Amino acid sequence: MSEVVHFSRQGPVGIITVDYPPVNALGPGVREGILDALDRGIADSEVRAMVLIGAGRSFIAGADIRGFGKGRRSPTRRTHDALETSPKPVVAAIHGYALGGGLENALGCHYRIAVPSARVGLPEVLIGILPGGGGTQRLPRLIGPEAALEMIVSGRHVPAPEALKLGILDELVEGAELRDAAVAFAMRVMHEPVLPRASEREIPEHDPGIFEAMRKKVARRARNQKAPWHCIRCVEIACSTPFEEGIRQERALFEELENSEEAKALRYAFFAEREAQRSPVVPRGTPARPVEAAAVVGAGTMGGGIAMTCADAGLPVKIMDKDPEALARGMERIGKTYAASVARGSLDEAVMAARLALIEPVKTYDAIADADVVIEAVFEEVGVKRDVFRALDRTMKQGALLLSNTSALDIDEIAAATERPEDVAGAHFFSPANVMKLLEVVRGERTSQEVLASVQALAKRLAKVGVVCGNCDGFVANRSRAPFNTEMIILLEEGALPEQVDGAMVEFGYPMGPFAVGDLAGLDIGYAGRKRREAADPTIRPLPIADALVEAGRLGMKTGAGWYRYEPGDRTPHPDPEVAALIRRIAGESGVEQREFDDEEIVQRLLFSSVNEACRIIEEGMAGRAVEVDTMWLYGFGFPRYRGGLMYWADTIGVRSVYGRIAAWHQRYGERWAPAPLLRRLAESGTPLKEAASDM
Ligand code: T1G
Repeated sequence: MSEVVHFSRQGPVGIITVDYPPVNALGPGVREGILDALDRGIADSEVRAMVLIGAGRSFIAGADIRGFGKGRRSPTRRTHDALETSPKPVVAAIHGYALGGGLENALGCHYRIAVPSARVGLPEVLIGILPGGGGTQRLPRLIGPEAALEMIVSGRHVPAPEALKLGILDELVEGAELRDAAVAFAMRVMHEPVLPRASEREIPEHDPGIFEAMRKKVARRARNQKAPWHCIRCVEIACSTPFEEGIRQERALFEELENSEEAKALRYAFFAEREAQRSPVVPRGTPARPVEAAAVVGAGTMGGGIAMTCADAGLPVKIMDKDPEALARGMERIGKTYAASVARGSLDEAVMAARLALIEPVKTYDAIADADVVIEAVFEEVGVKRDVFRALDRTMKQGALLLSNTSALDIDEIAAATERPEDVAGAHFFSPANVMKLLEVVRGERTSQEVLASVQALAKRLAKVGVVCGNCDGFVANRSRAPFNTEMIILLEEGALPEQVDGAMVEFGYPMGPFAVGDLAGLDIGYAGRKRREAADPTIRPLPIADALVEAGRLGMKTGAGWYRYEPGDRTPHPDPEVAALIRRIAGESGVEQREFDDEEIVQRLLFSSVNEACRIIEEGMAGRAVEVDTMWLYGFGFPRYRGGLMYWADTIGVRSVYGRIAAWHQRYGERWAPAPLLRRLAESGTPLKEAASDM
């Protein structure tokens, strides 16, 4: 018997246990182990039925993603077919996750039962492939093409109660051990004369128009991708083709995707984000302090969003603001945000009530003194923040995590306002805080490793992607993005227009162009930050076009005009001749040579400027590795995931070409394009940017 799959018996029931931590992926020996165990059960006359179950925290979470792209041989015997053709009933007993090849094997079983907390799904599209183990042929037969199409194209993890309703599961196991319940279920069906086999089912009645409708639905977001289209095609094939032929075509389409650039980039992103959350500055096993109660200081937009994030994760939170009106406005904003989700149908009324019950408004520091963590989210001015931290230092219990949501201010300066700087760190949420998944965990000079480990554990608890970074102006995400924000304006001085730049970035894969995003966020915020930085450092390059817009009262969507014009009540950006005229006038006055741009240059001017800055950030050790930068761009700036990340994407062009282009722009445009020394070294050694690290 294999190391990773065990066979045991409980009465007349054979139990096949997959034991390949951490998530029982179908790694080396697992498929073979399942087949051996199945054969043993079939051959054993004492065995009348079998159970397939996972050891540890999960059922099977799919094929081993690390094995892709390595020229794997297609298995001669497919486990899902062997399970299905077994003359003895096989029951899949699911806890944790049954994903991808895991669910496909369960669909090969004759029955499926699960604990209510289990989740099932076929998320292959999220790593640029499709369910290649019969999932696209069996699932439509079991639950109907429409429901199967939605699951396979979205890749979402379906909670067990919904999976029962859909017909994926036969039973939910409540209040009993899963293994025992599975054995009992197996004994109930072991005398069944005919075993239900998904592959033998007819495709249920359905509207043949669902495929075109799904193609229309994904057209915009999947415009540069292949996997979503292949997924739709496979389900369509299932509805018009005998099972075996459908399996053959599924396999062929799968093989077209396995080594695609899209699949490689999405696999990189899958592992990069997990690696990025393991910071080299926090040794593995560093204990994290328990957090059972949270507090937020400041009931503004960010404070409210952070409080909602805690409540969404089931963590009781007190939101504190000394100004009763601000507190009332903050609670009203939270209520309205939840109500909007209920109105959109994305949140249940009862869940809203439960979450609101976890958020308690308070007016004093004493009221939050017992919290395990406090997150300050007051006005972005260092003096104001130091006052808050002085008060927290006086009031908060010892051992509390003292965190600041500052997006750019010096964490050490804030921590110095306390007697316990080792308990102070940055916890930089991105707006809207209850939506954006990135959390920059900023380590101050005195921040302890235990506090960093605790904030990372809190990030995971809050369903955020917590990445540790150094303390510098703009930390890692905003600092690496800043040259992009400057370059996009400078392109206008040279002759481009906002709609052209946005068009190029949307074509590249962004859901929205940077100028439209600016209008959404409000141009006055950027203006205030720019003026603050220019006041502090007169060498900073002014951006007269951006300033003129704000000084003309064009603050963005909220004023009906910014880089674009907006109709009342409509969020559609309309190019505005007034803006084009303003740009032409200021560009003319600045005497900058006007010229044409193609999309490729626009994309590279913006993103290469950030690649260059990211190399500086890594060189200074503010980020330890490129995976941290890439993860931040994926979760902080909506970088198209199927391009892997900023540094990974730059590698698809080539480190030497990137360096070459930047060096040329340095000659042409001056100091702002001076290549980072690390970038030059990487280009000289031909080391990919995605392998950049601070010790290089
Ligand atoms: N292969 C290899 N490693 C995996 C893995 C997988 N499928 N799933 C998880 N891991 C590792 C992960 O890298 C991490 O390692 C550890 O397990 C814990 O994961 C034929 C072709 C299951 C929801 O896409 O979505 O089947 O970082 O930190 O947050 O049709 O992992 O500790 O070293 O993410 O609790 C389809 C991918 C494959 C599921 C758990 N399956 N996994 O989340 O823990 S394609 C998937 C997940 C396929 C068939 C096709 C999540 C999770 P390390 P974690 P988590």
